[in-house]
Amino acid sequence: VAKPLEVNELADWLDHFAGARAETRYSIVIVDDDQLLAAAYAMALRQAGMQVTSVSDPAQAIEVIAAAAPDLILMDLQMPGIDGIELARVIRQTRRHLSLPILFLSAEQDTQRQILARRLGGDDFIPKPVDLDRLVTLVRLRAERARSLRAVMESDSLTGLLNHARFKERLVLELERARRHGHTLSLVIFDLDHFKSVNDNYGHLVGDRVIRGLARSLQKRLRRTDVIGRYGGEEFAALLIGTAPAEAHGIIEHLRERFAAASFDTESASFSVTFSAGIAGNAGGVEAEAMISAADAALYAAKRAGRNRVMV
Ligand code: GH3
Ligand code: MG
Ligand code: MG
Ligand code: MG
Repeated sequence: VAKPLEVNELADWLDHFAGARAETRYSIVIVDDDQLLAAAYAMALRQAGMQVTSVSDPAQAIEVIAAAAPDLILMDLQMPGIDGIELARVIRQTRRHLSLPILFLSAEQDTQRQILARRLGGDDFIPKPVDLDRLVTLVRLRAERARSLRAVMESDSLTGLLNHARFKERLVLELERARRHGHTLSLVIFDLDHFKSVNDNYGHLVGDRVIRGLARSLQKRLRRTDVIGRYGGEEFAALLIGTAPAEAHGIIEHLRERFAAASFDTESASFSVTFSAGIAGNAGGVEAEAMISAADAALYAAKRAGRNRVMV
C-alpha cells in the first residue's frame, strides 16, 4: 500500500544536507612546528573563506582540536618531539574524531611510511613544498565530503532530521549561545495523536509515510536556522531561534492547522492525522533538561485537553 521513497523526497533530503553544509564555514586546524609555513597555509585557507586555527606545539594539538571541533586537520608529518603518525593515532582514539579527515604535509619519500601513515588515520598526503592552490582545493573537497558524511551519520534514517542525541547536543549549544547573546529561544515538542490507530488501520509503512510527512512540513514551514529533530518514534522537536514562546505558539498553531487539513491517501482510503505540541521558552536561563521537562508538561496538557492543540 505504501509508496517507496519518492524522487522529490530524496531531493528534499539532499537539499536538507546541502543546507546543513552551507550553514557554517569550514573550520580547519593546522598542526605544524614551522610557524612561517603554517601562516602561509592559514592565509591561503582564510582567503578561501575558511576559519583556521594554528598550533605549533604538537603537545597542545589534542586540546586545540577538542576546542575547535574542526572539519579537517592539516598536519605536518615531521615535527620535533612527536611523530605526526603517532599524533593522528591519538586523535583517532576519540570517537567523534573517527571520521575527521587528517591531511599530512610531508616531504616524505618513503612509500612504506606513507602506507603506515594512511593505515593509522591519514587521509591524504600533500607533498612539500606545498602548492597553495592545490592545498585549498584538496582541503575544501575533503572537508565537504566529511561534512556530508557526518550529516548522514547524525541524522535519523527515516526522515533525515537530526536524531535524538544530536538534537540534544544542539539544544545545549544553542541555549549557551542564547544566554551569551541574550536572545530568546523556544523549544517545541510534537507528538502525533492516536498514532497507534494509524498503524493499526493502515499498516506500519503508511505510518512511516505520515512520520515523513510531518518531518517535511516542519522542514518547509520552519526557518532554515531552526533546529529540527526526530525526538522519538512519532515525536519531533524543534528549536526556534530568536523566537519567544508566544510567537512560537502562533507559528506552530498555523502549522498544526495545515497539517491537520492535509490528507494521506492509500489505495483504499484517505485519512488525516493531527498532532499535539508543547512549547517552553528559555526565560531565566534554564538548563536543557528543565526546558525539555517544561515542553513535555505542556505537551501532556495539550493531550489531556483533547489533543490537536498547541500549548505553552
Ligand atoms: P497519543 O500520543 O495521542 O496519546 O496516542 P498514540 O497512539 O500516538 O500513543 P503512543 O505514543 O503510545 O503511541 C505511539 C505509536 O507510534 C506506537 C508506535 O507503534 C508508533 N511508532 C513509533 N515509532 C514509529 C515508526 O517509526 N513508524 C511507525 N509506523 N510507527 C511508529
Ligand atoms: Mg616540520
Ligand atoms: Mg508518543
Ligand atoms: Mg502519539
